[in-house]
Amino acid sequence: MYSPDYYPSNRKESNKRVKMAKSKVLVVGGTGYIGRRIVKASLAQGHETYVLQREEIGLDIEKLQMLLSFKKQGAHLIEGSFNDHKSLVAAVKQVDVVICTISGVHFRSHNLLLQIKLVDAIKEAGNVKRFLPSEFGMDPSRMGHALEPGRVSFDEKMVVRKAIEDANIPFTYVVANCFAGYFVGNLSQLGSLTPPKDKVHLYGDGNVKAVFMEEDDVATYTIKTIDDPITLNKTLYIRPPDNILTQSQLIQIWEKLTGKKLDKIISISAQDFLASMEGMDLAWQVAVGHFYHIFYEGCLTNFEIGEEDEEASKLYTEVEYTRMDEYLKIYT
Ligand code: GO6
Repeated sequence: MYSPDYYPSNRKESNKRVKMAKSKVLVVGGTGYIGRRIVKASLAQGHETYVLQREEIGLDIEKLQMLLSFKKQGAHLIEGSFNDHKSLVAAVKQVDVVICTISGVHFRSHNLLLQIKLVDAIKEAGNVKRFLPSEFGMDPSRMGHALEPGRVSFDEKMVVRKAIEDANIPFTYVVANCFAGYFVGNLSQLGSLTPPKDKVHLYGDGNVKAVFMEEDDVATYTIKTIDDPITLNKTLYIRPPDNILTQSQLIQIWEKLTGKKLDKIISISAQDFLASMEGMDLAWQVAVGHFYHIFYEGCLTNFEIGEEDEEASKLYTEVEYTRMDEYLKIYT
């Protein structure tokens, strides 16, 4: 309880003296967009790394070959199925830390069921020292007011949180904010993943602050935190100061890199932006709601990180996180 490790000022000292054994990590969702990077970071930071190989993989050759490449890099594949509770219990019994990265946006409601099954298995196994549920976006505890239909993923994350806490499972919730691949390369334009050529849509005046994170950095911070007593039963916000930027600042960075001004900058009112949901498919409606909360409301930055929670770049100052001017270079 009163170990010197708890006091940030003593951390450097104590890290030298106490050599902690590295935890064994299981990644569930290891072939996904963020999961594959977490597997890589876990191996890179010297953890014995396990990846669930779901029986349901079938003929998905991309996933299978990715799993085989993890094995080549030293990961252990554990076969299991969400339809076989015992196989999940056996899988989590082999490790100290479980990280779930199954998508909540692309396979809605399915995610909730799977995560609850995983929580049940962790509860029964009783050995897991830290569980990181699939979050890695906005803070769902601050999205109680979110718009339909995008709010579903926040509501589901809160149901998972309650199940974790009711079962007394040690946890860390990672709020990773905006993945650069979805929000930066396109200067935050919905419906595209590459920089706009001439006209850019600006959310309102473009001056609302958001937080942008390169995905490998999210994975690095995530693995840094799993053995850290400071983040036990807390939320880890990944909000490094240099990556708190407005959409206008992102555009300026891009213009500086390319040496060209984007001439047609079109401001969209909140009302017009929300109206663009009408008649669109579910994925689009979800995204519009999320973008609204981020770029009009400022939900990623309109609160201070409280005493009871932690910010990743402050805790792990040795991580040299990617700045967005560096990140955007790959798009030039
Ligand atoms: C990302 C997206 C970008 C969707 C979160 C469609 C949950 C979060 C920052 O899956 O709906 O064009 O926090 O055409 O908590 C998707 C969602 C973004 C990616 C937003 C997200 C962010 C989900 C698109 C598009 C670039």
